[in-house]
Amino acid sequence: MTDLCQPDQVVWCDGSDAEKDALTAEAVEKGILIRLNQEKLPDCYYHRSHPNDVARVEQSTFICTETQGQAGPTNNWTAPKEMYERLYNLARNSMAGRTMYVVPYLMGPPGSPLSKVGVELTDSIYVVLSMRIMTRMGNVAWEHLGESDDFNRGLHCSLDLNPERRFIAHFPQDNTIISVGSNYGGNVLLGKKCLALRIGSYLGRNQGWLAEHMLILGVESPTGQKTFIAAAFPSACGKTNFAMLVPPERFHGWKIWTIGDDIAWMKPGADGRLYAINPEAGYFGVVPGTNFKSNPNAMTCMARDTIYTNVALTPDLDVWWEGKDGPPPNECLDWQGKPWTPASKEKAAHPNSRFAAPMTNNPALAPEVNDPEGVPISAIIFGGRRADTLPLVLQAFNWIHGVYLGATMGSEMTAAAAGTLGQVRRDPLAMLPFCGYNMGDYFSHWLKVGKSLKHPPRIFNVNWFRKDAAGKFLWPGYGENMRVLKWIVDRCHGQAEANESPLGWLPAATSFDLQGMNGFPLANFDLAQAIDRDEWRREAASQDELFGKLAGQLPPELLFQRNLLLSRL
Ligand code: OXD
Ligand code: MN
Repeated sequence: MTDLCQPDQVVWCDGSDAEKDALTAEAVEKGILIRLNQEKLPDCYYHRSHPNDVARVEQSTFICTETQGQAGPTNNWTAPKEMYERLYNLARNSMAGRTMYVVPYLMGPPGSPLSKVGVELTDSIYVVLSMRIMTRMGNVAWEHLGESDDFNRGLHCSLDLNPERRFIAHFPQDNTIISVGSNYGGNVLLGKKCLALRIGSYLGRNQGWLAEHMLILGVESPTGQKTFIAAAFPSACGKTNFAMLVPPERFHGWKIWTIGDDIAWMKPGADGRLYAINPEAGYFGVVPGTNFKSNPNAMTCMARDTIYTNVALTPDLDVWWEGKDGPPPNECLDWQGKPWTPASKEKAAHPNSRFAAPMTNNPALAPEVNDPEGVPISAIIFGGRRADTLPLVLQAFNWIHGVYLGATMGSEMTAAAAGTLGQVRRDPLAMLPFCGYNMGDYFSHWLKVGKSLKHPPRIFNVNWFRKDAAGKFLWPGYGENMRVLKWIVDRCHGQAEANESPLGWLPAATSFDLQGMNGFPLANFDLAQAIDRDEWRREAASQDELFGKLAGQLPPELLFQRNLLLSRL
């Protein structure tokens, strides 16, 4: 790669504090990072990405398997030979005058049979410092690897950030990733979406495990019983908030522990249960809307040791964003560095502005997060953003029915996509942008893993976003979601009742705790749980689009499930 990229020098990163201090000082000197007010935000830094480079780019993301069928109809595909040639041409001499950093990193706890090593070559200090937060970076990775050559090869070249020369390419059969032309997190922190999900899902299929876009949390009861739960929601549906939930007053003595907020690697254990690890070591969370009410633990996480990207910068070198506690500053610089006042029409922070903070800052970090065996998962939750149709919570009849619920998950597109407001995009298991192989084969893999489990997790579906006729949310969400969690936990332990419905098991009124919800109209709960059979017939019909696309690879079980649903309706 040095022959190809021609860097002026090569630096092998060891992950030490001295290395971090030196790279940070260099980044500040070069204007890549701005040192924030160290009294208010110790060890925090500020970064602005190029205004054309602020999010993941699904249209430039490729799965380069040998055949197009292996990548499937939901992925962009180019033959590996052609893509290697295209990207090597772009990478050629691209690091002349620059430094190539060799970044070894470990995804998962040291010594875990589930953990994986990656090595990312990058010419971006921002990437090195962010990888240091998001992964276990440095010598720990070489130690885990030992004499093995089983590691992911990653190359990242910033180039000139021209979107036309921006490609995020995955070569699953070579365990290789090449990312060029971007410097935005999800495109360039190769351990996260690229290795932990796209390559990971491909490896998982061949090796008998699951790489999922799921948070992992532990629910501790007042008697000290811990129940671990994994949950998949599409991007921007509150995974980080749910993973760090603080129970309301009514649940005094209950505690939620965070294992992970974005990714779960899960494997059947010898005892027939499904075990999960969080491969990451930090949080790369969306900042706007985060405050001490919506997510106090996230606020604590990002109070120190954090890199902020694309939020607003105040004159005293503090950070601000829409939805932060307190009034907006009288003046600041927006995410592009332009003067901003509360009278400005544009937002001060980019809607996708982010914080990268180490998980060790989280006051609710579960002690099991470093357990090499992972944690046993009792329940899996699927959820999307739906203003109608989907009830607040239901339990699947069985594993196959649960996989059908996950496979047909949908989420409403936001106002960002003109003309499509409210349109439901199918996002199976929240993996549409992240599945590294054919989505139909992915569903079959889920069915196969279920069959291999003696004690499969129970599967649930939730929807925090249902609205009434006037367009108001029916359920308050945030900490009150503890009530839904409690019912789910009780179901896992055979301690809560449910009523059968055409969609699955719904909570019996006697088993769902609505006490102490000040000002919550109890009738809203019934509205949030209501089933409209016409809406459901339309819902089942609208699944044709995804099922038709996957025809040929779609497991017949899912079609049977839809027919069963229609007959129950
Ligand atoms: C996402 C993320 O886009 O986690 O899903 O960054
Ligand atoms: Mn995510």
